Amino acid sequence: MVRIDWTSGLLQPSKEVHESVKKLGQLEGIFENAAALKALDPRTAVYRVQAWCPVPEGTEGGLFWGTTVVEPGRVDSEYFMTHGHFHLKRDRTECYATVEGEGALILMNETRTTWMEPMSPGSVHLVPPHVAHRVANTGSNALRFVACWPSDAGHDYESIRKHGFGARVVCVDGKATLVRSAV
Ligand code: PAN
Ligand code: ZN
Repeated sequence: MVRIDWTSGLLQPSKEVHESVKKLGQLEGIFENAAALKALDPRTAVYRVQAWCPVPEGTEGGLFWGTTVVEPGRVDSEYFMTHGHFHLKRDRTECYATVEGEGALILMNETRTTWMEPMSPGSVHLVPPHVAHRVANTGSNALRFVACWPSDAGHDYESIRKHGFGARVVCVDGKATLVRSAV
């Protein structure tokens, strides 16, 4: 058993809770404007993940639970966001629910059609099968959400590193806007 603080979404640390931080320096090639990224401190934390893994990774029929906190910020006009991935087992789905902050869940199917769902406190989202997912913080405070996914889903980061998403969420006149990526 673990405990969650619902006001922050954070899990109480335990040996089953894995914690990781993703910094700007580790997100090269993810944001569109490489020069703008280079001008920022690579040690800047973009997001933190806590994952409760009560069964070994790869176990069929199990579930993992996680909390992600995405910091507010932008690289040029593009909001701070998670790396994004397909599940290695492409048909594995996932639920997200927003605890705090404003954001966008960016979804892309295997034909690269990309769309977004606005995230705000209390919004619950389903990542359908065969759909890549990433989250952008479109607000000015931390964005916190919880997630639950199958323990045999796995993560395919490589295809996103290579091909990205079909669209990006950028700030246009102060508003979060989905803009088709240059091919
Ligand atoms: C989430 C994500 C988390 C971080 O728990 O793993 O938000 O995003 P990246 O994994 O893309 O860096 C999830 O979707 N798990 O499957
Ligand atoms: Zn996922």
